Amino acid sequence: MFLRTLTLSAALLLGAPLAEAATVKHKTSQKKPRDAAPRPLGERADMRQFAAELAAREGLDELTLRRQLAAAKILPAVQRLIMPAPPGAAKDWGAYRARFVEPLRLQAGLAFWAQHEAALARAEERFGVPASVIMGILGVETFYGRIMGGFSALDALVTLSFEFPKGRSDRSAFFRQQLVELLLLARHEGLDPAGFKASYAGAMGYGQFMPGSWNRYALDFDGDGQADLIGSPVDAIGSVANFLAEHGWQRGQASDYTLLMPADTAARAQLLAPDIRPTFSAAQLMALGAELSDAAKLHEGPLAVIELQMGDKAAAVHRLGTQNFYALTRYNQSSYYAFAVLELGRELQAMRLIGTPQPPAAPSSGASGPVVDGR
Ligand SMILES: [Ca+2]
Repeated sequence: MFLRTLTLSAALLLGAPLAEAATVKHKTSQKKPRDAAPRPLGERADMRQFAAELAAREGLDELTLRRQLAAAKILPAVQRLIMPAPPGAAKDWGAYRARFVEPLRLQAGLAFWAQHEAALARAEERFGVPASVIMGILGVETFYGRIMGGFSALDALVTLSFEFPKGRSDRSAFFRQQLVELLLLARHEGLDPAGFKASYAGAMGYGQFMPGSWNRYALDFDGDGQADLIGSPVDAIGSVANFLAEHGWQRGQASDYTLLMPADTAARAQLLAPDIRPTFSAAQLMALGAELSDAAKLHEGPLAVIELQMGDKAAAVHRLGTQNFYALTRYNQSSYYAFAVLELGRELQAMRLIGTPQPPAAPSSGASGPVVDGR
């Protein structure tokens, strides 16, 4: 999520699953590279300098820092996993969606929703973010806490800070910032930085927050006095909603609409050029030949035209994204990711409605607005 400055986020958290989905049929002919064993970083000049600067700036104990960093391990698996997906695989929204909107994840989601119904409703009420959207994020990120990453956050971030692999654009500066954030988080919580579990990129807990996002957006939503995104699903629920609200989520606004693209090639290119950034008014879209649903025509505020490719066999599909859609892409800068979140959440909500003999308790105003896209 939340790699604010990064196109990297899509590569980290979307690219991998996409690549997996797209290349699955070739898997048998490809050998998985075998990783070398982890090895301690040890004392090094660049690390000593990092520790000295950090200690001076943040008031951390320099010797402790040096000891913690020197004991951290360089993980070859992390270096392999951070690499971009092999080129050539066409993006396939159908395959991507099917990875997340599938029976086992839906079953886990229904159980999680039932168990945490009160916290989800409370988060929706307080932040204006629909429960279905929070559920979509937690489902896509970690299968409701089942897959939170098996790496040490410290080892992963030390690896990507000090031995970022060659062969892709160097993001070590970003990961050093996140390493600093992890060390500050550990101090704040009074915990050993080596004790945090994470993905290969250092994302942690039910919502896969990077350490910087944890420090900025994590909430104690269960009231035990600590914001614990790894141990407390309720804290994660509140923190995901807080993250989206802080990134511009607007209560009651739809997240997306359908549209028919114009036939004209130049007009299509113009509409797609801003990608995920909401840019066009409904009137501008229609002037360029797009056909909008009635709800989209009435939308106030800018809209993004999103293309979701369907592999190399079917035509791409197109949607309109609002500012709320854009807020979702602050979690992960990918339209595929954002639509998987929305569709998983919608499917869960529909299943809950079907499975409930009586109507659910009256939602607060606009509570169901963003979930139903107004098609
Ligand atoms: Ca808590």
